Amino acid sequence: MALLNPSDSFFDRRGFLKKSSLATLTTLIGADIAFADKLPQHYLPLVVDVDPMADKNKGLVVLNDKPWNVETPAHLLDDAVTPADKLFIRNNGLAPATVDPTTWTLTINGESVKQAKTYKLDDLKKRFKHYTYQLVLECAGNGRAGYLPKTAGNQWTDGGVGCAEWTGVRLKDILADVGIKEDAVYIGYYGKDLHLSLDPKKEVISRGVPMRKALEDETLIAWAMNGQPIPLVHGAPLRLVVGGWPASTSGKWLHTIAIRNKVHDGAKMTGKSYRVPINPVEPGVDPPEDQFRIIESMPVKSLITFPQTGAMLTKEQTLTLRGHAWAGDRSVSEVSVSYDFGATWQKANLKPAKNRLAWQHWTAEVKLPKPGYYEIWARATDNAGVSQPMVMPQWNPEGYCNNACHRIAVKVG
Ligand SMILES: Nc1nc2c(c(=O)[nH]1)N[C@H]1C(S)=C(S)[C@@H](COP(=O)(O)O)O[C@H]1N2
Ligand SMILES: [Mo]
Repeated sequence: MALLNPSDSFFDRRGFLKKSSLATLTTLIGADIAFADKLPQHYLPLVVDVDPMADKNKGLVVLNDKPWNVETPAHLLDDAVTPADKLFIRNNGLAPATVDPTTWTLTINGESVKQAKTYKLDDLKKRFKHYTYQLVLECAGNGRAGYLPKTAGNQWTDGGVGCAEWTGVRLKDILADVGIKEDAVYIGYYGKDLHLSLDPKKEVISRGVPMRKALEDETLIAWAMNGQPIPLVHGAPLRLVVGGWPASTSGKWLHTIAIRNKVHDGAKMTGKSYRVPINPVEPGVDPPEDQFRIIESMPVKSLITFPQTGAMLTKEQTLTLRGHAWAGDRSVSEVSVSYDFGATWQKANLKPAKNRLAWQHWTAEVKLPKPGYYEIWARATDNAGVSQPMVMPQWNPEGYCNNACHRIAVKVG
């Protein structure tokens, strides 16, 4: 358990847990903390912040531990389907310390349901057909570190993305069972995580998607990831999974979905969160709020997952490259690679996706013409003809959607 810094909102000026924080903890634990007055300065009891790194590949990179933001270096994303121990973590608050699948419920409510309804997790499993899809989850802030000028927020490089296999029921089947009014326009999720202030009344994050996305076949209420119960940090025991859109729409520790008659206005749906300027802005310019739009489908992107950057080759060796490409709601129609800073491009072999909204695998063999230092670049094009920018896409104040080409360094000896 890492010690936290003195500015943390849980603590008073002297670094001891605030009275209000203690009250929340008591409720959470269901008992008084014996010797609460003996808690060391800046110490947050383990029960509210289980370290998720114990279950993670040691090569993952912690960008922040309050809340946990952990990214996966590109070479660790080489698996066709991202294993649980290699999936990035993006928490906005504190994950629930324990969850009980036997008592867990999902409530569907909101202005635009005919009648609110609550299901036990077991009922969902019994009453609705199960589906399994590979779905790309990418944090909208993935790539933020590549923007100039710098933007505030977690400095994700390339590893805020993964494609796991999710199993659950279709949200549209549940909504058909509940009954939705004609005026439904949006859904919003609510999860059981706790706000960083430890104030139980404060929402951590509550985002959503328009009905057309909510009703897609691949939009799941999932309880399994890669054939196993969802790990706690990834939203156990129940999670909304919306492939191809900012992963912030895939609500973890899901207990309620509200059907809204307007654009959902939960935490991080408003202001400038997960929004980009409607019109292109000069880098560094931050327009007023009403000139932003909500990010929907994520842009076309690719990764080189093999070899690891920094690879050394002996002379004459052919370099085998491997990676994935994805394009939000679209599919990828082409991936090309370059070893001369984009002067010439060579087409990679690209496989179709396992299912809609899954990433696609590509391979390429390149012959590097002479000894020296190279950069290998990969560039994907989607089925609407849109390609990744080579250097930097449209700058935006929150640093979202950086889909610039991924590159690795290679030396031929
Ligand atoms: N309840 C809840 N759901 C959440 C979040 C969160 O903090 N709380 N973070 C969101 C964001 S911003 C992202 S990018 C993804 C990250 O999912 P992962 O941690 O399973 O990779 O979860 C989303 N769902
Ligand atoms: Mo995110």
